[in-house]
Amino acid sequence: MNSIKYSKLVVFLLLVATSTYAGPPDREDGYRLWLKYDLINDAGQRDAYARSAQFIVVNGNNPVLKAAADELQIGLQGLLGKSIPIIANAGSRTGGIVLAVGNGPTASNQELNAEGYQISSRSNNIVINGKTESGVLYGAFGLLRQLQTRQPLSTISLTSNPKVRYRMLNHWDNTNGTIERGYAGGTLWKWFELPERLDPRYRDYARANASLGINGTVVNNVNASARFLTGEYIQKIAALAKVFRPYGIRVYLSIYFPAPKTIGGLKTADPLDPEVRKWWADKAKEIYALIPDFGGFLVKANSEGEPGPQDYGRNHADGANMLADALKPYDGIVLWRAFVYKADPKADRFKAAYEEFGDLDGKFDKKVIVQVKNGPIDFQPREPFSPLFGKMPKTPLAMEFQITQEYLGFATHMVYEAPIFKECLETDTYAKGKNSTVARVVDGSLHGYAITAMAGVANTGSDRNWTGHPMAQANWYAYGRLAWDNTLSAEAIANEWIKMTLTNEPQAVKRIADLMLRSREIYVNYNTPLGLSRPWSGVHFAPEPWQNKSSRPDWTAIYYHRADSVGLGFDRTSTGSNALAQYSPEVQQRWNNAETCPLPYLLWFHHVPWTKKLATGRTLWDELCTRFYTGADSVGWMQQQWAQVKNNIDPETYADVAARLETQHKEAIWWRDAWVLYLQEYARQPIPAPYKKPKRTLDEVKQLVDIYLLR
Ligand code: BDP
Repeated sequence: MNSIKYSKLVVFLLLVATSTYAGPPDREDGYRLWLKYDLINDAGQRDAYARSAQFIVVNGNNPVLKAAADELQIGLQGLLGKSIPIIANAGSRTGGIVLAVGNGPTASNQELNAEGYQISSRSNNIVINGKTESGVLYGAFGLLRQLQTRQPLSTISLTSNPKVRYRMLNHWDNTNGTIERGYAGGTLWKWFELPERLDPRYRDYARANASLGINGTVVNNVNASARFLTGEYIQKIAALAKVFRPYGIRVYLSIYFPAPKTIGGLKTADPLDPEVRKWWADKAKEIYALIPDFGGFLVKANSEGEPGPQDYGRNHADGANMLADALKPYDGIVLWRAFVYKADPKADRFKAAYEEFGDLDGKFDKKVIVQVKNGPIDFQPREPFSPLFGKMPKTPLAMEFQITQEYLGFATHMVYEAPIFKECLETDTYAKGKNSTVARVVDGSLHGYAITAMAGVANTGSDRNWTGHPMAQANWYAYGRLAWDNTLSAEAIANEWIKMTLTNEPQAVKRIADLMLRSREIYVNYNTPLGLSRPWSGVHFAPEPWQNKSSRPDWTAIYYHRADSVGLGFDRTSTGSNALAQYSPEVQQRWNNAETCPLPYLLWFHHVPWTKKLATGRTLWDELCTRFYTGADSVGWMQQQWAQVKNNIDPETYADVAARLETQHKEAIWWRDAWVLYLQEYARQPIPAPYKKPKRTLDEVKQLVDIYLLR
């Protein structure tokens, strides 16, 4: 055997030996997420696919390409029930899948950005082409998705580019293993075992993210411990980075702003102090020595008690620019959060971020991107978009969505979040006239931002199925797909996810998609209809609209709903806080008239009399009751809908979701009762027919909340 052939054989055997397909577990446990790759039942379809996938060609030893080839091999083995060889050179063979970096046809190559991919049929092979190895990796997952959703391969011609450069997950994970607002167990990162032991789960985490195009992960909580910046933790994080690297994922750290004091022994953390600046520059050097592709820093500063530059009389730009300076020699960025609000009893929290950041437009270093939550308050079930998106043309803004269901019923309520994300992305800010959507602000196409980013607060945890509620996997999936391409519809994403995860049976796909697509509105109806918001205490589960005591006024429920004997809602027009003035005139016009304001936003902007007739023909009180009651009843509909698909999905997932829906139904009735009984004390009107008055009293509901929240 000549040496070339021999080395090819070795590469081939190595590749075959390292990727294995475990097959479906005896009992479905959700671990495999949407990367299930179960055997395609239809033999004809399998054969058709197999004719186009007889081998996988990958040249060289690049780890990212190897990850792509491995994934194809694992996926095809499962889907087709055949072991597909990986070879270094196809020679004259055809009927295979070729992974190619940068050698696509010139014209189409121009259509690709750095991480985009193209899948096309060329000389009887399927070529996955990318300008970079990461592009090919995303293409490999893109091709598998075609098979998983049963699309034809013979005529395949796909070009796909990510619209946003930094597509990130933000983990709110702590050193002690807990996750702030996490409902799926503890942290995935086993800090005590790192850096020596690498849990196999880290790789599966990376695979799942790469399949969506997520390319960055902030591993720790924004309420950050300075420990993450110690040498010990940097080593642990470097070990994670090594596992993630072949999947195109870079690690980032949330930082504790006064770290130069707390772990550096300096007297100050003033961002303009030369010693402080040197401390950060040295810290960056230390990090990059171990993690050469380190992504950068995420910062929560002068927010909810976290220290920051204002403690030294400096502003957010001073703080962010100092960190940008420290990162100057490297390819890293600073994500500086705009989630700020002062404890001012007279202020409207809605206006706070704009008040602090609006004047700083254009003052940030080129390496800084300001990360803004989708809404002005805090990840509510429905919020208007943050006014900052309409007002920072010279400062790149990153979108921060929350995937974990902090305000969406934790792990017992089924809420498909793509409609929440889409609603925000598709809203027109009118920043530069019509069609200045939030999506176009964020993806940079409106203002030509140099950096573009999207962040999702992760819903993953140590639960075997990653997300607690099996259907919450769809939210991780949907976030990732939208970070890649904000033009995808919530429906298209739901269909993909269902087919990849639950079933390919057309009727069942339709039913489940319907259920998912309606789930958010149903939740809003029994929880925060007509633009109500934040009826919770600190636990953010189960409305407590009566809650009126806290260390700060804007941490009470009454601050938000403003129920009184006249009516309900927060007046944010010129007769009230005038928060609406922070939007473009066209947006103001959409929302500032109580007569024409769309009902989903009504109580966000108006204090409406109980007896006021709304566009539906009902009074405010009757409309509220109608929504609370139909919302809770609709969970019954969700249960029936789910029961219909029993025979189409695995029994474990079926039973798990069915049980959670039962809990959700019980809780939806309880939450409805909490609201209507409380509001009734102000509205002083009966529950309208045909609805029956709650079986419990307000006191009983209050007791129930106390029991649940362990008071
Ligand atoms: C709020 C959460 C809190 C987070 C904060 C944030 O309740 O746990 O620390 O957001 O985003 O929604 O910083």
